[in-house]
Amino acid sequence: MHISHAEIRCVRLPLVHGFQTSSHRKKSLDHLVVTLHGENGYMGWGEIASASHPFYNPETTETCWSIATAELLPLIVGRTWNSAEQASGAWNKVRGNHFAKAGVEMALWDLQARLEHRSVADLLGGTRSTVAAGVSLGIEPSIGELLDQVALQLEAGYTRVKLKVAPGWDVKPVSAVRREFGDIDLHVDANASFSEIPAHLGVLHELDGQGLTMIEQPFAPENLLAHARLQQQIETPICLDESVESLASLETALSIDACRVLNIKVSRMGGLGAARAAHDLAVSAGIPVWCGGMHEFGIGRAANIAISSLPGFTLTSDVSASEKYYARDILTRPITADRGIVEVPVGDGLGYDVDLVFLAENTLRIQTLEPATSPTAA
Ligand code: OSB
Ligand code: MG
Repeated sequence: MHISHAEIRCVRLPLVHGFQTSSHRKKSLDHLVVTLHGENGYMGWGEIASASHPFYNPETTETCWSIATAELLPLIVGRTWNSAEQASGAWNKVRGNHFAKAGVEMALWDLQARLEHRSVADLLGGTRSTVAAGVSLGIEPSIGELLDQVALQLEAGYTRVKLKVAPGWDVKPVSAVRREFGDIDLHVDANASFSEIPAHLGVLHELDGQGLTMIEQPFAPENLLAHARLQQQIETPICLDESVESLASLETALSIDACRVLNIKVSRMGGLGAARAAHDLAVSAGIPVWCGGMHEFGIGRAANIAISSLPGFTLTSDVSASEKYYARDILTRPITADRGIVEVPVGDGLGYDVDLVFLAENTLRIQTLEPATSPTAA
């Protein structure tokens, strides 16, 4: 495939419901949409789903814009590649910046799959025709409002609920949800907001008694040992998210029993290829995986569906329907869930098309990258 030129757009969409994690609250999100132009008018689409602030990981929308336009796109535009994997290998020398890489790499997979008239799921080796989708609920101003949100999502047909927790918003909201909704598939995500001080450990031990499917990322990303220490003391499986950004960190985590479940995010791992490799490693170690999300617009959401079609994704994902987050998505038809089940599209590429008019209406800025103007092409 030959990539003649590329565009990158910063696109803003309002959220239907404000989302608060342990660090901040958001009402709209700015994601970067990448378009790669191949031969015969074929296009590949990708989404850089970085948060605006470096609270989840060190990247931001701005750093992703800078890395994508100054480093990643110039290395692939104006050249001919055998595959998405070969092309993305061009930026092996670029360290880190996984969200930026994932969004551009996604466009490479989409383009390759469209040129080959296959789906990205098929190209990745996916085996499922549907994936089980759950919802992630933010910290709410009150327990009453949280219970309303859980009720709304259960009514929408989702069967698994994840609650964001943080010190001070922990056992009370979780036990309230348990009391109100009984034996639902429930888990918590702390986004690294706890430490090993006695008060926090006490809360984590209390959460261990709530029958949770897992406790996601209680401690700091780099603190694998703290996760291993807690895992030896509690029954509930610990799930890692922020801590696993590479196969090496996953290998370390597995070797010290720091997690018994893995959240795989395409963005955090640095792309679909790296996400698949993490899946393969976890499966060979007997660790079940599920696909996490970053409130993706439709393109990133479609990539989450494609990776979730791999056989090891046996736990319910965070891949909910577009409408959970956005009144209108950037796609010509939104991603839907039927009683918490999302179909893996069989169409070419990621299986969804971008609504170009709606995209343009919501674009804050756009840059075109041509081979002649790329910094490394001279
Ligand atoms: O930790 O999984 C997380 C959103 C932003 C940052 C971190 C996380 C999340 C989510 C959203 O939980 C899940 C989704 O996209 O539905
Ligand atoms: Mg998480």
